[in-house]
Amino acid sequence: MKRLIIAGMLCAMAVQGGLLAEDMDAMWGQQVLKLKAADAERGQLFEQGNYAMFIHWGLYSHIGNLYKGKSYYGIGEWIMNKNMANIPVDEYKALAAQFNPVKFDADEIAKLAKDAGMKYIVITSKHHDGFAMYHSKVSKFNIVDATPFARDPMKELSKACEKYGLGLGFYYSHNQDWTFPGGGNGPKQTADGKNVDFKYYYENKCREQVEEITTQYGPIAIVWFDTPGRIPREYVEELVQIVRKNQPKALVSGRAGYGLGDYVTLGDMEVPNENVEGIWETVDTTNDSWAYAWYDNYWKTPKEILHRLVACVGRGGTYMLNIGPRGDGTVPELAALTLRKAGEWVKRYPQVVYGTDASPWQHALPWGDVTVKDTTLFLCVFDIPTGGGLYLPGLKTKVKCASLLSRRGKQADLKVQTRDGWTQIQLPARMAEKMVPVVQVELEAKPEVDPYWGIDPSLETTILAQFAQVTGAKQESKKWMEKFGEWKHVVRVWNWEKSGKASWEVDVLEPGYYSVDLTYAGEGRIVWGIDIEGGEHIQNQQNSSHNYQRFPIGWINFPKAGKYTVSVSCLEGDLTEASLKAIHFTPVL
Ligand code: JFZ
Repeated sequence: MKRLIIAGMLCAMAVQGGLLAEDMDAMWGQQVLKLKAADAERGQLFEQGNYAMFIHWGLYSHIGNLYKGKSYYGIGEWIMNKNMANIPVDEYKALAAQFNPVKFDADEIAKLAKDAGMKYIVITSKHHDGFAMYHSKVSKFNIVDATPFARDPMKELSKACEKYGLGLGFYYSHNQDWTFPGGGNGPKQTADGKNVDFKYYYENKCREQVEEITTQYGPIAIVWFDTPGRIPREYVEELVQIVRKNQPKALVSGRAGYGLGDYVTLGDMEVPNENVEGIWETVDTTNDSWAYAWYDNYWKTPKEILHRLVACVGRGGTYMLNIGPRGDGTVPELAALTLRKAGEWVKRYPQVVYGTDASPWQHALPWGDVTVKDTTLFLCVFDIPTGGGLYLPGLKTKVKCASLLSRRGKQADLKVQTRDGWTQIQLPARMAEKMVPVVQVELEAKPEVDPYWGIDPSLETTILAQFAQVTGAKQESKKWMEKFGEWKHVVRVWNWEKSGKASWEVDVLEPGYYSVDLTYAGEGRIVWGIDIEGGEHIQNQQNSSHNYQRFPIGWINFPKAGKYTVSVSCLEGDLTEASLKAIHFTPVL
């Protein structure tokens, strides 16, 4: 499966807490998103600043997933939902009287984004709960009028962003409004018992609020609409027009609906495995929840953050990483710490992240990932190979020179050799960079790469089922929620016929034995077979689990250097449920 079609991919359904993934898909209108070329001026933001801060902060942050003494697990901004604490509208609205984020410090937050190496901030001006985090004249359910805090934090943040030279964007939930009559998934009646529909909400709140956020806060960089669901098209058209009229330079997110936005947002927390054309972003969490959840201590490490950032830029996109401030306005210390640590690396090598293009390999390599500026490659080494040999498969363009980057610019040239279509760069035994070393490679022309899978001679090589040629089995993407609202994505090959096959063309530089593992999910014991065309066959039985897990199959021999077709088949067991995610090769001798 070459070149993923994001919009039209088949999605399997997973039931979670009574909510079908299928329903959620329809609600979110993911199917209407299309890749769209950037409008020259509006696209600049993404071209130059491929790293941004997302902030989920609202009345729900005050709850922090602890309600009436009970903890709820899932995305905090959905705490009202029936799958979470199921809070009645009036009860939720009454909470505003207790919301007093006196420790909110816009300057501190903008500075954190700046220190992290981020170029703009997108913050929730109103989420699905309907509570405006700014001074709204059309709804009293806002942070100035309904809380003891009585300040407009969006005003403060817009000043701070200006001071630090950051762009500011507003998230606005245009369809869902759970507390305003007629809003998506909201009450169907007004306080005086009148039945109303979406039009009522749209005309009395939504349209006016979008006018407000696009006129009261100076120039804004993005309006981030979300979850369009079944909102009629004419409303989205009008909202986009309002943004164009008031903020001609602002981008409109793809989740506005009907393909009317300027760019695509991939599935939440989804870093794509293959280059994606057009203008797009991945939105991701620093821990598991968007909004603050008191127990959520599972932070991405600085290295993981950098890995995901470089992967997004290397796939051709933008990375927007979220923080969820507490109800008192403070940012969880470990979120700030991990962002700042990652930011130190971004500041050492800004040329690797900003204004760079996608990797000519189109996917990650065993040791890391690549970004490109014209005829320069930046190799970001996340896993340092023992022996220091960094292998580049299939690079057709001639290398002029390679060197390790350091804070002070380039260091001494590294030794570069080529053999059988592979380029090998020798890393020094000691490197000053302790986080992620970067090798700068100067080429004679723009990079061109042969599209085959190299089996790395010194590191484990993982090839995803997503990239296999498949016959007699189904190759499908699936997403599911781990905790409520915490999305996971996989492309798997499943539903095997007896003769079914998933194959990859690979290129071997060092002949010999490689240990082969498979990552899969399934039901009970499964016998997998692995074949090299015109060569060896191995097979083995292993157990399986409902989660994707890695199991060893055995050693396989590549007798000489060169190209091979490797295939996996499912021989015995529950062939329907056996779901292959990846194959792994590790050199053993
Ligand atoms: C939405 C919101 O419901 C959520 O609270 C959060 O703000 C997040 C950033 O966006 O959730 C979505 C929207 C779309 C998808 C997944 C979660 N999607 O298309 O995969």
